[in-house]
Amino acid sequence: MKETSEPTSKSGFVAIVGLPNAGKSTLVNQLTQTKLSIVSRKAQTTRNTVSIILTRPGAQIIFQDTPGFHEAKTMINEVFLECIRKTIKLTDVILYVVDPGIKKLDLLYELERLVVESHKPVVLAINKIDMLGTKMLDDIINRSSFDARFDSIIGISALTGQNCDKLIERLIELLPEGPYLYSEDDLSDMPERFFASEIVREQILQLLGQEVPHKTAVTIETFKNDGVSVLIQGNIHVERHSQKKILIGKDGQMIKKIGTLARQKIKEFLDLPVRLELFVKVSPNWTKSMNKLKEFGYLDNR
Ligand SMILES: Nc1nc2c(ncn2[C@@H]2O[C@H](COP(=O)(O)OP(=O)(O)OP(=O)(O)O)[C@@H](O)[C@H]2O)c(=O)[nH]1
Ligand SMILES: [Mg+2]
Repeated sequence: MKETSEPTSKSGFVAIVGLPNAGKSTLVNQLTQTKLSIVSRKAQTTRNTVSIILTRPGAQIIFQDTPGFHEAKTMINEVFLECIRKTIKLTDVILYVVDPGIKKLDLLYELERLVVESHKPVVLAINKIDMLGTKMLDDIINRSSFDARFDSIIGISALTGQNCDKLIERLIELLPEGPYLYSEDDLSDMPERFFASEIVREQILQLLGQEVPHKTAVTIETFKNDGVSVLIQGNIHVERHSQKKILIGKDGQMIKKIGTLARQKIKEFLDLPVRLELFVKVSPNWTKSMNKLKEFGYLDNR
């Protein structure tokens, strides 16, 4: 009898985990050649599990960018931790990203325990090698606790793309066989309005100092796309009046700047003309309120 073998595809979820600022979101953007996950120099930029899909001939990877792993000292931090734990639990493969310059080793080992105890295949990506000599990378790999617990260790640069193709190939090898879960041209299963709110938050992270962005949440109240243009009305929530004042700025200059930059980026993302209206609201202690965290989309987003 003639043997027939159907061509098989690989597909599944890859959770990207690591400490804040390790470069997880830069990496997912580099791997998928998008700018969907927001990036900033500030720690704790990502707040949700953000799905971005990469389809290659014979393989589909659903990357899940997660918030940076850190101590759960506050309610909002606990919510982010739960989001990381849940994503690890549901994933097929873990992509564990480490910045070799990291100082918080205790935290790193805590995350490492979570990763290893999941018993999922793990690829360790040592990121930012554009800032290291080759010898330094070898030293880091050799002296580290990064041993046989990982299925692969790869030095990469999320910024320049160095070794990123090699990384994708290894991840595909570790994925289970199965049909594509999304159509070939899907970039994400998350709604456009989520990315619109993230683009607004990204401008706030880039334009304002440390404290205000961490106390800021963006919600989209209206998102009307009639195929010709898009109307977006959003609220920027802060905890205190003093933060509202900073966000609005002298003569409204700051909120205007945020709106102008965000509108341009949302327009590029949607490829349609956009009208963006932003309002600043004081929602006292929203980072400490489960109801508010839920209302602002930080719970049950998967
Ligand atoms: N030189 C260099 N910088 C990088 C690289 N990858 C990321 N960065 C920078 O590191 C900073 C943090 O990057 P993000 O991608 O936001 O880091 P993250 O891990 O997603 O951070 P959180 O969302 O806060 O957990 C940004 O300033 C990036 O430009 C890299 O390969 N090389
Ligand atoms: Mg991030």
